[in-house]
Amino acid sequence: MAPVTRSSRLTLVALSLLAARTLATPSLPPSTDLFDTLGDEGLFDFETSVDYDLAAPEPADYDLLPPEQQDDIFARVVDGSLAARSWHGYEAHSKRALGKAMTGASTMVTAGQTGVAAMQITLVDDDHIVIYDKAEDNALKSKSGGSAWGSVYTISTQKVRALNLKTNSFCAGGGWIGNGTLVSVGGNPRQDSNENAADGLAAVRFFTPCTNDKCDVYENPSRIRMTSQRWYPSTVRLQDGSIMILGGMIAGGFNNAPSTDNPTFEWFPPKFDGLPVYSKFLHDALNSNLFPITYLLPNGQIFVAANQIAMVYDWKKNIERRLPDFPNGVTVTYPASAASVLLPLTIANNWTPEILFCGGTTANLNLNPAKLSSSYLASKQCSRMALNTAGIKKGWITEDMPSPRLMGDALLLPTGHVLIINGAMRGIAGYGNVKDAVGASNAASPVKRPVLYDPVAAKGKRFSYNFPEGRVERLYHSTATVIPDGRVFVAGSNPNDRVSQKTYRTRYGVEMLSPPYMSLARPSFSGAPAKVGYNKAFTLTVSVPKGTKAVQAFLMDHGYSTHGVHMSSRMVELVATLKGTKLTVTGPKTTGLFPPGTGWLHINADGVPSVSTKVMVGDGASPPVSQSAINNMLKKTKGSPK
Ligand SMILES: *[C@@H]1O[C@H](CO)[C@@H](O)[C@H](O)[C@H]1NC(C)=O
Ligand SMILES: [Cu+2]
Repeated sequence: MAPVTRSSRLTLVALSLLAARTLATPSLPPSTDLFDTLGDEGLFDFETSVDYDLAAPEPADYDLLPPEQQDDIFARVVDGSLAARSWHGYEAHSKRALGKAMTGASTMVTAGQTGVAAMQITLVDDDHIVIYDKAEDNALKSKSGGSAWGSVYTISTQKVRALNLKTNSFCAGGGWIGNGTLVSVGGNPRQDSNENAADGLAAVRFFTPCTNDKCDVYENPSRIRMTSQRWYPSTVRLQDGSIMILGGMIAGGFNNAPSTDNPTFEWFPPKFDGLPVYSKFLHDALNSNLFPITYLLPNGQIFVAANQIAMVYDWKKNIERRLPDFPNGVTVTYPASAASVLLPLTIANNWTPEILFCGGTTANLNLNPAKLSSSYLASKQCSRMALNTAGIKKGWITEDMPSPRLMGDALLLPTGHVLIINGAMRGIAGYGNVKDAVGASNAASPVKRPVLYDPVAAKGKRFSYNFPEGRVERLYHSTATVIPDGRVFVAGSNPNDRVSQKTYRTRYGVEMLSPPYMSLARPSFSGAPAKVGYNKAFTLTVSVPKGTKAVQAFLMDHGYSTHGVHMSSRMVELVATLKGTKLTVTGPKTTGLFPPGTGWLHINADGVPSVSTKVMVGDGASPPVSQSAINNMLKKTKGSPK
């Protein structure tokens, strides 16, 4: 028999843990699936098991333990040597009144590789996700033979193909415009020798979906670009199908500073005189004003949050109206990276916009980051505000998540719940800055268990934990999106300058989370129109589970996911009436409720969602183009000067 080496002993520990988990949690996939994960991802990085003379801790305390201690406690609960408390096991929290859709088990399984690190992702159609990374040493090759930094992942086959970008999309933003084309904006100058990535700071990149798996990224940097350099910009789609582009910095760095700030807005396609518009708000939000969090409001204005402040911006009149600051000194944008969402706009809430932020940090991010620590506990605080007169008067209402988190991704599930997934309990976003980085990561203590927020439950009863833990950490530069069948695609994590195998390594593995509704009897529909007109009725033929009492229809935008921000994501309920099997649905009343462009239509039967169908909301026309604005922009601005 071969001697038991350290690595084989570790494998044995890992395997026995796997076996224990598989027994205890029938919802997990067969172990062959996990073996693949082990080889590729080094699922269990821990070194030895430590003896704890503890009873199983309360959930909040458990969440604060380092991952290896969590694993160890979990294993001991499973093998019976530690008394379980009710929170152990994946179904313990389904007893709360979450409704049918969230009752039962959920699973998390591996689902192939992303080819490039999944720093930015967005759902394209039924079967594809576009992924952008920074130019780095990915194994996936582009046409030129160098490392690719973009890919398209096919959901049904779990395979990727490379995209061929010209410019470096390192920490770019992006959004879909009204004619169904994806626009990626900004990036970084760095040119890695093996990829020949051109300066992407002022880049505009197009991706138009196709059905033959041949479409690629189109760039023409001398004619199609932004006015100025933007690393870490955000976008939001507006009522005319254009996107507004917000903020960013003109050079790389840990955080923004007055000397690197680009506190301006611009539009794609260019608007007005084509020149950027100064924002006092973004200036006031220094230093941590990167990847501002923004949502289109039903009145056509936009909500913007950065650092610890928020506003409503009337972009047509260039008027900034400040909202109450975030309470208790919590910073919400990078490198604090709270999770945020525009809550579903529903008939029940009369389509009143309500904004939610969860997590972030109270660390002083204006300090030299070498003074900050990866052990500093993130914030547990959620802040919620309705953006009507009464809501703004009340201000941000706070409540705590079950555990601290930064770099969480808040996703609207088709049920209307908010899933907060990914992130860490300690430290800050980014890499290579804090005095005690873990490997290169500025953050430590990954939170692998997603938490669910029920926006319509009473305060104090909104959170539940009815989900398995992810298999690997999802830290800085990780992403997540809901896909058409209702599952959640989770990928990325790369708190490193370049591809790295050290803790916390560059992660290429995809995991798919199936919430409980995936295994229930679900409604379905046919007859979705290719185009959904504003205030125009259309009829679906629906099939709903026996005994269904309420059928609802929704439009969703799953947004552009990067750095915990989900640009333009939203969910809007449509007016719908059921007669027999015919559901008459009326398109959104206004472009402020859902701006023109790609949307995802689904129905819910007593809260259980159907699969969704891609539709074009509006007429699919290209957003307005002002040639004089473009000419003036090209003449008077420099984009990325060499
Ligand atoms: C959408 O509009 C943009 C900007 O005008 C244009 O470059 C792109 O080709 C259009 N896409 C489609 C599918 O028409
Ligand atoms: Cu980044």
